[in-house]
Amino acid sequence: MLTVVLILSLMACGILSWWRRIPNKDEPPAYPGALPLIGHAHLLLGDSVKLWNFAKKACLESWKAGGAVSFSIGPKVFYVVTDPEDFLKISNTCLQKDHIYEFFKAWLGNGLATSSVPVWKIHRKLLNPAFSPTVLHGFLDVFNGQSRRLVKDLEVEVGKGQFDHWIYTRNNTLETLCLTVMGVDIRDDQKLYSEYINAVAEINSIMMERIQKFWLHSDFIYNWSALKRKQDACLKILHNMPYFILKQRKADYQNFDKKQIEKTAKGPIFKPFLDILLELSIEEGAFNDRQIREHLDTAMFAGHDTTATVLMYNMLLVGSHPQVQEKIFEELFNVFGDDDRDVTKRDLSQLIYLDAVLKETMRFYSVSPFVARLIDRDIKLRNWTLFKGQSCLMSSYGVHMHPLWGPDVEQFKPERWLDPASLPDFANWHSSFSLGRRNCLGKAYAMMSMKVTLARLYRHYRLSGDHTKLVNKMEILLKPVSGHHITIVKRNK
Ligand code: HEM
Ligand SMILES: *[C@@H]1O[C@H](CO)[C@@H](O)[C@H](O)[C@H]1NC(C)=O
Ligand SMILES: *[C@@H]1O[C@H](CO)[C@@H](O)[C@H](O)[C@H]1NC(C)=O
Ligand SMILES: CC(=O)N[C@H]1CO[C@H](CO)[C@@H](O)[C@@H]1O
Repeated sequence: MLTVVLILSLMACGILSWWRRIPNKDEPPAYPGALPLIGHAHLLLGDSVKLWNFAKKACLESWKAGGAVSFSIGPKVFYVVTDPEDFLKISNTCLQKDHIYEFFKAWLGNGLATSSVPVWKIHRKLLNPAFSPTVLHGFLDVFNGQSRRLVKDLEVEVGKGQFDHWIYTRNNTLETLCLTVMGVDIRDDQKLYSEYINAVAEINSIMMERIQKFWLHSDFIYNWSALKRKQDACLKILHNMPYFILKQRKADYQNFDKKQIEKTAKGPIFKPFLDILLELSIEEGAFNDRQIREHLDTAMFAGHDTTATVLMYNMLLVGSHPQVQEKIFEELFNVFGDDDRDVTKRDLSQLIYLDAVLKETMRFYSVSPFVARLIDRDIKLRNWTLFKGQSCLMSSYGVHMHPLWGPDVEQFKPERWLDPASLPDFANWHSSFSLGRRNCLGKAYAMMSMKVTLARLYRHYRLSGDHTKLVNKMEILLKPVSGHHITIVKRNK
């Protein structure tokens, strides 16, 4: 029996090495350790902590090779690009997302993050104004209200020792997103809410499992798997909520509009994303119900987990760096004094150090370490050429931790963002929101909501933690496994 297996595997290896694709000489060099036939697939196996370690090593190889390296899963080739100029060039040349994003289509359909280029071009143009500064200023009241809620929710943890603040930031950003995207307060309906949040968490892990188990990449096999049945159950809940809200909103669209304008006659008009979509669909016939649902789902998905994760890492990092925390507090004291008043538009422009701390947080822990595009034409990079038909992973981690930052690259140093001379010679060193024309639609929204949240949080509490104990894993986003817990105490007025 053993001999038969041996002979068969030898034959397989023979056929495979004969069949193996010959790389072009301009193509980025291969990551070491490829096996015949399966390529590097074996390196992807294991848990998401291992996957993150592999991802970091791939970036290291990519730096060494002058900005790009390639690896393969069976016949499929993936490039890993870490050079910021190359990242930008690919972003603007190949707008089509990679096949991997197809996995999300069952949930997000043709929302911006997953749509094909022709649909994306039209919808992105329609939706850009929905995140204009005027719309965002209309959200300030919501952001302020949410920051008050977070401070209040955290009260039970004061002086109690270590706790997992992730639960709080996730809860809070999910609520904020529901308020600004769909115009609903989920505290009003606990049952709907807990089901929904569990489904969001679950779909993330389902997608991640599918990405890692390469045999589930094929729809044909996937459709027969237990994982697919789990996905279907999840999707039912995930799709239900926005449809339910859409139906309600449509019914009282007219009434609501009038009420809202009366209520906010003084300040900028608060208009949830859903209302903008409804207007576009009623007045210009721009979207049908399904498309509205897909845009809502996409905003919820793209917005809540990312923002909550950045807030979580920020609190840990600030808690681990007392001098940074004191500098934040000083700045807040200069702007607000002893006052617990709301953050205004004018205040935001004065919170320069807090802005730098947020940027450094996103550099230090790249929440969205990779984005993936389909290479739909040959592209010449600084040192290499990428070939049509392959996939490309552009790494924000690779940009943020690039050796060209200099010897302090691995230090948490918000000050570097205050002094342009201390930044590397490229324009695009901050790539957390991706780069180019298909970058994050919610970038300004995210920065504004996070600043408002933190500006109140750090006025009320002093945090402590130890980020050096942190163990991370790579799901769709970078996430902590352990070592991220913090303690909080009240600041004396
Ligand atoms: C700190 C928070 C955030 C981070 C780090 C972040 C990061 C990103 C990244 C890296 C992409 C590109 C994804 C890819 O190409 O695969 C993206 C796209 C996107 N983000 Fe964000 N995001 C954040 C917050 C938000 C928020 C709050 C919203 C909406 C309210 C949002 C909406 C979107 C949308 C709609 C896209 C797709 C854009 C397109 O393809 O045209 N994001 N985001
Ligand atoms: C999360 O939010 C719900 C209501 O939206 C609230 O009842 C619950 O206590 C919150 N949990 C935490 C840990 O803050
Ligand atoms: C898999 O299932 C989905 C629906 O859940 C269907 O649209 C798709 O065509 C199926 N694919 C294959 C190859 O069976
Ligand atoms: C490994 C490698 O070839 N690196 C080169 C990439 O290109 C830059 C300039 O374009 C060179 O300085 C590197 O040596």
